[in-house]
Amino acid sequence: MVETLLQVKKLANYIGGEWIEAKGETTPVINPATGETVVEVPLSDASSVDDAVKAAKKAQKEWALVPAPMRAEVLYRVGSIMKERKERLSQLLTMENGKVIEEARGEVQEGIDMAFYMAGEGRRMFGQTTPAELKDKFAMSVRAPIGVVGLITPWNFPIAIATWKSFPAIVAGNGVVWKPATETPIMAFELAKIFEEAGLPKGVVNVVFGSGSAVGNAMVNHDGIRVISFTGSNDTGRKIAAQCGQQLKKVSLEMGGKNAVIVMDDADLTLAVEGILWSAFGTSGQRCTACSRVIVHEKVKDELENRLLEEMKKLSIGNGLDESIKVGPIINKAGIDKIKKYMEIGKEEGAELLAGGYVMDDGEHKQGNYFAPTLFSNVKPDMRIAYEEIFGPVVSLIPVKSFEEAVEVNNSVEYGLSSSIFTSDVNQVFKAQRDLDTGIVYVNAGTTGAEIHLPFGGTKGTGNGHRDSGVQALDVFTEWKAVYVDYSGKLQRAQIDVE
Ligand code: UN1
Repeated sequence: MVETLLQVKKLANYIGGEWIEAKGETTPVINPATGETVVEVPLSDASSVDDAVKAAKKAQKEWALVPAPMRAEVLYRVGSIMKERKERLSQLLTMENGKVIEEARGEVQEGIDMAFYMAGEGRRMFGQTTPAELKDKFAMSVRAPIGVVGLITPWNFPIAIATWKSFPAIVAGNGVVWKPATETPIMAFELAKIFEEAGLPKGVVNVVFGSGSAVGNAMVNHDGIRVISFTGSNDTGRKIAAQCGQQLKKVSLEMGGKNAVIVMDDADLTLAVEGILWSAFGTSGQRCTACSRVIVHEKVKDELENRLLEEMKKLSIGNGLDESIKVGPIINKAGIDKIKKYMEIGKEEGAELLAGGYVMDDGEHKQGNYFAPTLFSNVKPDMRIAYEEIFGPVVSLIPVKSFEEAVEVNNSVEYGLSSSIFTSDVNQVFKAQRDLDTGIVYVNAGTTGAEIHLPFGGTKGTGNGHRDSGVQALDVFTEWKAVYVDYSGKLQRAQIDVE
C-alpha cells in the first residue's frame, strides 16, 4: 500500500529545486503500527546543509523582491494542492507517524488552513506609521525578511508544525533550510513536491534529511542561517538556545508541556470526561499539548475517576488506518521505554495505578509499539509523574480542595504550554484565564485543539517567548525596520532641531 502511494524506496534531499540523492547512509522509516519499513531516509551530512544554505541564499535575494501578495499566490496554490491530496497525505501520515486516520486528516487540514491563512497575510503584512518629531518628515516601521532561516521540526505533527513555520517564513520573503524529523520524513518529501508543483522558485525551500547531531547541528552553527525555529525536546532546545546565543542568532523554541485539565466541583462531568479522554489519549498522548494531569476538586474526584475508568475501557487501540481505532501506537521503542520507566517511577512514588501501565504485545499489537492508556490516581504535585513530561497515554489525577489550590498546582510545573478548566462558574472562568500561567487556556474543553490563526506557544520552560502560527509567527521570520523619509529639503537633526 505504501509503495503504491509513495512510489519511491528512498527519499532524496530537495536542494536548489533539484532532488539530490544524499551520499552516505540511510535509515529506515518504520511504521509504528506494524513494524514495517515504509521507506529509507538519507542521513545527510554538513555538506548538504552548506549546499542548501547556498541555494537558499541565492534564491532569497530574488524572492524578497517579489511583492508579498504575489509570494502569497504560491501559498494559495500550495493550499489547493494539499486540499486535493488530503486523503493521500493523511494515509501516508498515519503510516509514518501512527496517529489514527481521523487525526491525520485533522492535522493535514491544519496545514491547509495555515496555507490559506498565511497567504492572506501576504496582502496584510501590516507595518505601522508613526508621527515623526520633526516637520515634513515621515516615519514608519515595516516588516523586512531576515534572509535564510532554519527549521527543525518534530515527528509528532510532521506536517502541521512544518506549515506553522515554513509558510510565514516564505510569505515574509525568506529562504528556508528545513530538517524534518527522521522518524517522519514523508510529509516533508510530499510538501516539497507540492512547493515545486505550486511554482515556488527553486531554492526558496530546501529540505535536508538527517539527524539532529549532524544536520541540525550544522544548521545551528552555519553562519548563513540567521534564524532557527525549533520544535522538539527540552534538552535539545536548551542546547540550541545556548549555541544560538553565542552566535547572536535569533531562535524560536517550542518545547514540552505538562498540561492539566482542572475539574471543579460544579463542572459538567460528562463533558469533562470527554475532554480528558480526547486530549490525553488522542495521538496516544504524544502532543506537546496533551493532557497529562487532571487536577480535580476532591468533592467530585471519585465520580470522575469512575467515569474515566468506565470510558477508558471503550478505547480501541491499534493500527490507525482502521477507521474504528481510537488510539494508535507510540512512535518507537525509545518512546515505549520512556513511558515504561515512568510506570516504575509512579509506583515507587506511591501513586495508585488504576488502569493500563503496560506494553500491549498481544495478537495484533505484537508487531507495533503499543502502550495501554494509563490512569494514576492520588498523585501528589511533587511526584515526578506529576511534573515531568512523559509523552505517552498516561494521566495523573491530583486531588485538590479549592480553585486557588488548583491554580497553584497547575502553575507549579516547569512548563507552561496549555491548560484547561471545566466549571460552570463564570467568575472562575475569568479568574482562570487570568491566573493559569500557560500560553494557551481552554474553558470547558480539553488541553488540545489549537487553531492556526491564534498564537501557539507557552510560558516558562516551554519556550523562549516566541510563538508559532498566528500572525505572531511573522515576528520570528521578519525584522522590524524603522524607515524615516525627510521631505523638508534640509538637514533636520532629530532631538536637536525640534521646534
Ligand atoms: C503539538 O502538541 O505538538 O493543539 C501540536 C493541538 C494541535 C497542535 C499540537 N492543533 O493539539
